Amino acid sequence: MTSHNDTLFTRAQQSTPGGVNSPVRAFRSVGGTPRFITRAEGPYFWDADDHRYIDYIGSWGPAIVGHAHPDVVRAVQEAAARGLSFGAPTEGEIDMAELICQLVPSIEQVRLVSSGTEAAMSALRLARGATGRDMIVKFEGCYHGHADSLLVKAGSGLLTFGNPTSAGVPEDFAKHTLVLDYNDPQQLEDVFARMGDRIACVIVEPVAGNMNLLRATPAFLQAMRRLCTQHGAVLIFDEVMSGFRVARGGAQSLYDIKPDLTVLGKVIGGGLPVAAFGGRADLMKHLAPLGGVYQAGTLSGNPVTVAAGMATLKLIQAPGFYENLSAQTEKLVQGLQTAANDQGIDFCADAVGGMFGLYFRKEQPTSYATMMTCDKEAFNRFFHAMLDAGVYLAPSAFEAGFVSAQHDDAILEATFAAARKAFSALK
Ligand code: KE4
Repeated sequence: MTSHNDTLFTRAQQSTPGGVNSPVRAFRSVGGTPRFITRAEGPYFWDADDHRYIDYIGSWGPAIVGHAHPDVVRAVQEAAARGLSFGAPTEGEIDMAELICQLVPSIEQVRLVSSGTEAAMSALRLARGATGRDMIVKFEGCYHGHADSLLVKAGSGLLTFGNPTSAGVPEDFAKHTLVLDYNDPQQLEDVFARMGDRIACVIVEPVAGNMNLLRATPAFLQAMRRLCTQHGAVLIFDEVMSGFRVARGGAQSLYDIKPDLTVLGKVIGGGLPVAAFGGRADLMKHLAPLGGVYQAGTLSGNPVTVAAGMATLKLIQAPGFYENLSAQTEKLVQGLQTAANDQGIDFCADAVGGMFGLYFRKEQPTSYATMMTCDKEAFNRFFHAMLDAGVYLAPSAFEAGFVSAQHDDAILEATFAAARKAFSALK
């Protein structure tokens, strides 16, 4: 019998490329039909066939307090009743800016935008405008949204400029982007020694989540901080995913490293489209209308999205919020590891705060190259076995997973029961 998901997917593909508004949702990496979600609550969501799933995506991070939290829904309803958007400043934007600066001490001033892509793109332009330099450094496996300068893969050699990873990105854009290996401090030393005075910025996910979860080594980030300071380059931490996810103060609080600019998103909007970039006031003053770096947005600081964000940021400040979230996520990965090892499956997992990675290999990956040796086919079979059992994981072997404050022990036990069956089917 044709499921409603199949019918909707067929229909969606007529009017939208791939049937989705963001590629990863199309299940191309894992195969099969994407689930069209009709509603969500707490740790669950339901698809068009009214199947319930334990959700470990949480909208790719934003749903950290659980779906449809009554405080967040009420804040959105009350804000919406006062008007959806004014194109003029509101007090709520000041409240949000002040709260972000309070929670992330490296941020002295912040600008609200509507997506992580927009925030990262704007931070790059600000770094280039403030330094008068063109070159940027990023790392293989890190994703910072789809701005042209960031859709670039490593060039043929360490010091050769990048090549576009996407059609439509001119060589002239990509040639200003150097792509290095994540967790390789020596490469950073070499590049800065050769051309440090030409580097506008280094942008990094301090806890990577777009090649699956991969922790930066302290030595890697410390070298980055030292070299950027030494050569006058701007250090940008892209914490769109890790911000308010791995710790209340983000990854920068875990590593005790102060970036010059930080990019935020996801959690700060609680599921509505708001992102942000901010940092040193002497850099931010280069932005229009004060300085020559132009950046703008019709819906930037939108009052309804700010209301969702503020309600979420209030909830995550509750005493013990991150201790509980981290404990539950650690329990999740330990339980999955045990379920796999009991079946003799090559599998390991890692957790940082409320974010986790699942790896079908014997040892924890430590680099992009080792991450790429994970058994993708095994993951895909595991993904579908879990999906059929009502557990929704990220539809790719190279994405991270997310736990909410609503993923209690009963939810974890149900996940382990599904995993034991899924792992046994892999033998
Ligand atoms: P958005 O433009 O999707 O709001 O943010 C881009 C972005 C920037 N920086 C980091 C570290 C990110 O993780 C993201 C977006 N993350 C992906 C998850 N792999 C969003 C999911 C999607 O692309 O549909």
